[in-house]
Amino acid sequence: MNRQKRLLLALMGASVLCAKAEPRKPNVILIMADDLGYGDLSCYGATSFKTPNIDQLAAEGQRFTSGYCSASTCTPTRYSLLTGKYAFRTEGTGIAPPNGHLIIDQDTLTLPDLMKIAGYQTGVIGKWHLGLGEKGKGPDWNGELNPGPREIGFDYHFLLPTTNDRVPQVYVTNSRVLNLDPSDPLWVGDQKPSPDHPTGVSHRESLKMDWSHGHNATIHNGISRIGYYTGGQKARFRDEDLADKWVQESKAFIEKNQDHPFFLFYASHDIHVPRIPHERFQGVTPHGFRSDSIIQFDWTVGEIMKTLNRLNLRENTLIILCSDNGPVMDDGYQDEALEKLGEHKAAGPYKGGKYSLYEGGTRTPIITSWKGHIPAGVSEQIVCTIDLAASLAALTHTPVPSTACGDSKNVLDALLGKTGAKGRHSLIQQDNGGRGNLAYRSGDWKLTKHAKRSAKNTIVESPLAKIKVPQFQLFNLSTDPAEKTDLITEHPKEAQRLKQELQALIDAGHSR
Ligand code: NG6
Ligand code: CA
Repeated sequence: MNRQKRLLLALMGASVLCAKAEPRKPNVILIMADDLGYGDLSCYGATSFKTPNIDQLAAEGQRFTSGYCSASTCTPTRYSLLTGKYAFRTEGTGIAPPNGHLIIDQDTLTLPDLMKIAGYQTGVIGKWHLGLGEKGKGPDWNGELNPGPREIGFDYHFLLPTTNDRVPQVYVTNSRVLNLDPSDPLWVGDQKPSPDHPTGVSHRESLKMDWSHGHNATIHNGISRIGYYTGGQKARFRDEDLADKWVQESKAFIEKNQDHPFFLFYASHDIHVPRIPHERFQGVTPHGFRSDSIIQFDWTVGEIMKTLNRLNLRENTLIILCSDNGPVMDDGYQDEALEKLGEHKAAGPYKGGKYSLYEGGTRTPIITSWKGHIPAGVSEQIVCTIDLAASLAALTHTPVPSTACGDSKNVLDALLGKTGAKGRHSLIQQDNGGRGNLAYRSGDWKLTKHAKRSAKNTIVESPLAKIKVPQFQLFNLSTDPAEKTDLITEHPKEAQRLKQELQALIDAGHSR
């Protein structure tokens, strides 16, 4: 942490401490699923399987129908969540590679920093995917993995460093790879380390889950991954055990911090590929491992709730559940997600999914629950994961300097389900980092802007979606939530207004 940020933290901490004596601040548990779509929970309309624990959270709190994550891929959503800043404003915030460096500047005032200033113990458990180590160097897998979560505000971390489909399959805690035997060092790279190194191509017949695109490099646990690695055998996890580990670590964190306010960011790897739920969840739904993994995720939420109940913390804990991007079926492995989909609508009524600018890419479940403080109900207010920094700062009465969290809006009252409370009026959405594909929702109007234009005014929407679309499209979400009818020629004035507002927000460099 640089001197300026340290000083700011100390000064702000002092001013918060000097404030009038208040009742104990509520704990906050932020639960983020991976690739969970709007329609993937029974409380959001799934009918062919049940998610009882999350449904209970929703039944006891607010379920948002216009809840968003910032981007339709993981890294930019997480970047925006923790910095309160739209990821498209910062280069290098797209899907992070296995050897990626920490993409959040250490002198950025982050959401966990704000919680620390308010006197919270802060922890992150689960998927990280924001890089580790310095720019130009990346992670030193056999040494200290700094800078990392500690340098941007987390007191504690227990991580899956990248994604479960990217190498290496190890846990990181205490800024080191857990259980790493120095006599078996870990090497991670993007080139085959030796001509005879077994891969998903050379040993395809040995795989327990075959790949469909990408994901054909180093094999671990019978599954080939993105990227190559060797060594660290004792440190490697079994995919089947990840959910159990997150529960074990989350319980321990909650128990340890039960006597003072804590902020836990539980970032599940479920339901990202490779979808390999524990054996006890395999086959429990009609749609294969994709929805089996949803049941596993729901179970982890239930275990966290049980822990809170046991410790008598439910009435003192705000729980927020969300996702990092919309759903995808074939994301690189042949796990029959599409073949067994049946009538299940993973994005609910919405078009598109992961990698897309359409609603299915970013309109995702958001549920808030705080027993005795949040009334039960369904909210149509627009709220986004990027708003949690400013909103949780408001919850803890922590001032946010005008230079920090520049796109995070205080929508606390809407999150708490207060009568008449308003969420956002407008929101910028993006797909992956850097390419300039943006969507802009203002009230019920939505403009999509795909950056690259061919001579025919069409572009390829995303490397995987491969849909040709006009550069600009305009939809009215109140009459056409599925974005079927492009109104750009019928409503040129609306289109012009949205284009101008979007450009002004981009040019301003912030929107708060
Ligand atoms: C893509 C991967 C996809 C997934 C995604 C990141 C290929 C062909 N596709 O590049 O499988 O890993 O990155 O997902 O390799 S996210 O949810 O973490 O953003
Ligand atoms: Ca994701």
